[in-house]
Amino acid sequence: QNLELSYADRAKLPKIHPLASELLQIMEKKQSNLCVSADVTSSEELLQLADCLGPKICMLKTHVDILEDYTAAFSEKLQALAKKHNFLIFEDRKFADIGNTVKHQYEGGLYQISSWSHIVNAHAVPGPGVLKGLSAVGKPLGRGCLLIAQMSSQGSLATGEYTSAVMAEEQSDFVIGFICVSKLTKRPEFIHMTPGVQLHAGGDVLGQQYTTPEDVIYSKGSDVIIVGRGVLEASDRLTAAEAYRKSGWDAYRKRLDW
Ligand code: 5FU
Repeated sequence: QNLELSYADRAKLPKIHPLASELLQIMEKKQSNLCVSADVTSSEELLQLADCLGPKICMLKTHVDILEDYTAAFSEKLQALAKKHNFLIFEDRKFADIGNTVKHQYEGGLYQISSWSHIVNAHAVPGPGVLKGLSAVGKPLGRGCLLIAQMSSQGSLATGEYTSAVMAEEQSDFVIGFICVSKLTKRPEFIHMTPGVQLHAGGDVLGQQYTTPEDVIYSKGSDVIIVGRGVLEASDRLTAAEAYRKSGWDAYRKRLDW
């Protein structure tokens, strides 16, 4: 008997965070567990990417600090595209300081991340204070946070699966899941998201390591694949995004034994 819950079943769990529930519903509706990592340096290109790939993705991941021409108008347009195509925005800021500092970094500065990004992430290294600082800003806005439990890069020192799971459970009113290589808690309310994904295993010259959607979703039990260059460097980005969407979704169906 398969005890694996579907994304739709998990969205209805009594203790689930509303944002995690929304994400799982989007995934089910769009049949997509694909998060595209929009690692481009022009805001115009990022917006075009979001509009073109929007129908294929459940989430768009940004690194707002690599944009050469960020403006507040850009973040307004990105939010409008997220509404139009029904995806969530995830700013991959990787907060890693004391609570008081990350509060400012999340809410203020040039980017005012909390005003436009549904989801952010944080390293567990500073301890629970980093989450307390972030949630002071994000919780009233209905935002959510992913804890970085593992990284995809070679020789990563982020190996705090256990600590992350404990921290997440203690602050499950703000933490909705993990950045990880493989599923690390059985609690179905938490969402596991995995970067370092391409259609063929391999790596880059700076230590990134790639595994396949099938391996991530079916073998390792993660929920969402995060794909950057696998899509961005393809000659046809839309066709590539569809290939990743299908591959990730097929692996999920196989996991459910459908
Ligand atoms: F937390 C992590 C991690 O462990 N590995 C990552 O690769 C985040 N990433 C991000 O996912 C990284 O910063 C890129 O934005 C993206 C992967 O891009 P790629 O082009 O698919 O390698």
